[in-house]
Amino acid sequence: MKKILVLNGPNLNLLGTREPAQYGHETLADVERMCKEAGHKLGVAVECRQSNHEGQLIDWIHEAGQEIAAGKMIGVVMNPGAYTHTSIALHDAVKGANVTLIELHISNVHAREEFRHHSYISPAARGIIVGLGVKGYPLAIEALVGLSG
Ligand code: CA2
Repeated sequence: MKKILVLNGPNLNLLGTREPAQYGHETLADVERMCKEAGHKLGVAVECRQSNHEGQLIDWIHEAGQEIAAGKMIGVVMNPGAYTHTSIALHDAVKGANVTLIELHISNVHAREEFRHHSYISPAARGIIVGLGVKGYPLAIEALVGLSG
């Protein structure tokens, strides 16, 4: 069974504990359960990881690139959190490891502060899901499976 990796970046471990108007009431555990259920329905294994550390996310993207090249993984869904707006290193990792990646944001970053309008990740992403709440995660999984077919 092929795999999809779901990566969540900094502070997303706080989901469901604060800022419900922006990010909803679901916790990260709820999101990870939704992702695994979506994968189960579509016949793919979903692995979920979260880190507050840029280098850790980069290492996981490199590993994903190797698994994709080996035909074991379809791609990655990533909510890079605030690294979206700062990290050339994450951009380089996605491009350099040749990772098929869906960039995802729970909130509509374009309706928020101007500093959230620019993404370093988007030019390296295969597609982007923005502002659909946590329901965007299963949609991103469905999209990756569709792209792989
Ligand atoms: O909308 C998104 O998914 C974001 O990627 C979330 C990031 C933010 O920096 C991006 O601009 C947009 C922030 C994630 C922090 O999540 C929290 C959740 C609950 C309480 C506090 C933070």
